[in-house]
Amino acid sequence: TGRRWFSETLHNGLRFSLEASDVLYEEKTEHQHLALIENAAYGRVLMLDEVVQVTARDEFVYHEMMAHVPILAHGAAREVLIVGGGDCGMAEEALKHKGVERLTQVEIDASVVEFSREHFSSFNAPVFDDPRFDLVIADGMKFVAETDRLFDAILIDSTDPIGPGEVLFSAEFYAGCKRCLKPGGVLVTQNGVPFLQGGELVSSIGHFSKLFADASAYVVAVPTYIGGHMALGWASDDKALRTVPLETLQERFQAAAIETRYYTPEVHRAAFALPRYIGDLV
Ligand code: AG3
Repeated sequence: TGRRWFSETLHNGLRFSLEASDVLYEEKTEHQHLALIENAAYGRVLMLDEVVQVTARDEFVYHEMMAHVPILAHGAAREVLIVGGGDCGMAEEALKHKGVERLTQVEIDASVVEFSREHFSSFNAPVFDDPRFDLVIADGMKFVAETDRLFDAILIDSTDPIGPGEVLFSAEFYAGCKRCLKPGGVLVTQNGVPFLQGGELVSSIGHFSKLFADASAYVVAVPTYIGGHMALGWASDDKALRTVPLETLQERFQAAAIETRYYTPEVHRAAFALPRYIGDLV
């Protein structure tokens, strides 16, 4: 009986369990516990410290919305920074934009990248052949505090605020992001599922409002992140970026000539319409 159940116990009083038809890999890395399983519904699933991070079948939902929305809203992003994102699915989406000259990814755990390169090549293979991909194995907090470089878009593809990802939700970290954002740049953050993790969104928005002229969020329903919509935090000094007209997005999307499975300019606009219980937290 090679079948084992793996449970995510992230939320109080809930357990989200996935049956592993195969356990492909299990390791305690220097930073976290890592498990890769094969599941009938989601394909390959990566769990870090018992929380589902990415699955082969639905990764496009989260990665497309977190990469294409800021990049197309900005319209001329050349320097993009990803903090976290070890599975490299976010980098893959960002690199679809030919206008992106360099994609810097700062990930703390080298083993997540190595391992994902091997097991998630179905979506991340193009990243490793792309000369614009600049991987830095370092602490994201330190990087944003010390780098001399400036970015048009910063995408925080973190875990939840427990373990190594916790600092990526702090006022200090967001101040570092602001510090290395070009004028007119945009910051987007993974901000959890508000129905179950509302405090996280309230806290991040509180920090954003002290630092940026515009602080808000947009939503996406990720099949594996249970509890309904996930919130992606949005911060910029350029208020117009959040309300780029549909026609402009359509033109940019067409010019970018990228293929997507979730993102459309219409979905982009709609994502900023917040259900009231989420809008009340923002
Ligand atoms: N980063 C987001 C994981 C969030 C899971 N949280 C949750 N279910 N509430 C995943 C990394 C994908 N590149």
